[in-house]
Amino acid sequence: MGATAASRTGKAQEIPVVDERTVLLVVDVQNDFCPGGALAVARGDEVVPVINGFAKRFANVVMTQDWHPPGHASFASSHVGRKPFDVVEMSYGQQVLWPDHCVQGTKGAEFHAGLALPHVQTIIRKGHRRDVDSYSGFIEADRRTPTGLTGYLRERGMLRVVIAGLATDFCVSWTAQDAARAGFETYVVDDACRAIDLDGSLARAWAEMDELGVVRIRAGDLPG
Ligand code: VGL
Ligand code: ZN
Repeated sequence: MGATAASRTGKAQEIPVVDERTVLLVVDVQNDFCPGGALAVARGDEVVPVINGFAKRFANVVMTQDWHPPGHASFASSHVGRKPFDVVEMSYGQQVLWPDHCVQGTKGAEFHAGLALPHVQTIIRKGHRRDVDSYSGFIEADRRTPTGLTGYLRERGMLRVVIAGLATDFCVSWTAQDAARAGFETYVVDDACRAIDLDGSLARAWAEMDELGVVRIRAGDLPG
């Protein structure tokens, strides 16, 4: 079966074709981003049944996992006199400081127990270098260091990436923007994501995604 002109150029259509060259990318559905977690996203756990509902339709599923060492540079606790949600200047630009979260090997870093995705093929861990954050599943915050996900998806012949998870305005948005820049047709399933929304970050995220041709869909738009 031939790729359509649109998919060869990475230009997304209104709704994705879900075939063997389409991957569902589930971003950071981890305990610390759910109610009760260290960096809880309001109603973050509500994405779980929504994602479970459509994930079975995808032959290819990949997850990202925020995976920080203790003392990570994105933690406010690593900066004297700083508190969570302050913004500081790092060598690679501005960085929001967060409560300690998704520390390697902790319960908070584990995936939400309700995710029912036995067919996940690969888990990409990110943010594991102490001095560099990584919202994106593709390229770290220095905007230079690849996680390997682009190569993995390209080598497997993927054309389309459908993204869901947490948080819409940080890891989902950065991941979606990098997917689009890498030339994948990129879709974000709005009702399978929840946002942090810091100082207008959600509206900004959608504007930036839109600018790059990322298509915003709803779970109900996915072909049955
Ligand atoms: C995230 C803030 C810090 C996310 C990860 O998954 O959106 N946000 N680390
Ligand atoms: Zn993080």
